[in-house]
Amino acid sequence: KQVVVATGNAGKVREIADALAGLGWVLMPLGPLPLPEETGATYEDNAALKACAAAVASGRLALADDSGLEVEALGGQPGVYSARFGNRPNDQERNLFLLEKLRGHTNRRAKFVSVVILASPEGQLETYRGELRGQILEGPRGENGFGYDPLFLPDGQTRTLAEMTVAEKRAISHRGQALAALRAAHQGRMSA
Ligand code: ITT
Repeated sequence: KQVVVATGNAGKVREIADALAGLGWVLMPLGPLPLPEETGATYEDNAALKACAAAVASGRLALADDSGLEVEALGGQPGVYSARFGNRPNDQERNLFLLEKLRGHTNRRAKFVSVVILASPEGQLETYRGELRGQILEGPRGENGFGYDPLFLPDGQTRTLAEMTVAEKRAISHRGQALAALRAAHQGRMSA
């Protein structure tokens, strides 16, 4: 079965390919298809926008992830705005912005949320969600992963997400959980 991976984020592509390896799906790049503007108020809305747009444009099943980091001391921000936090242009600048916002805060608790949606061109949706709780460190550690990974120490771990391999991150992460649920729902299905 051919499934378009509807994301422009190379880190997500890597994690999705890793989590779905061996399922027998052929994962296809989004290519020149444009992703819609993320106008939704929730991860679910934005994931559906991306997955449906890619499914309709390609005529195939399409998979999208919408995700974000919710920081307690910031009232749950940046949340669905995580990719554009502080209007900073890249991961490193956004990490610096987050550290600035949290300066002086003793409550460093945060959680990652991922919503993964599989959409058909006919408009059928399957929705899967995962969460990962942890805390924001005072400075970055590690070179792997993407986004806020170097600042995020998951509960019960001694290494940040950026100090883990893709497989180690998959075993605990928000996206790993959502994709494991999708995988479980499809493993052993004959088709569709
Ligand atoms: P697509 O919409 O093209 O998939 P995006 O990066 O814009 O890519 P989102 O709108 O879902 O995706 O933004 C999610 C942001 O949340 C992402 O850019 C990171 O800054 C952050 N984020 C989500 N999951 C993360 C993870 O596993 N590790 C680190 N940061 C993550």
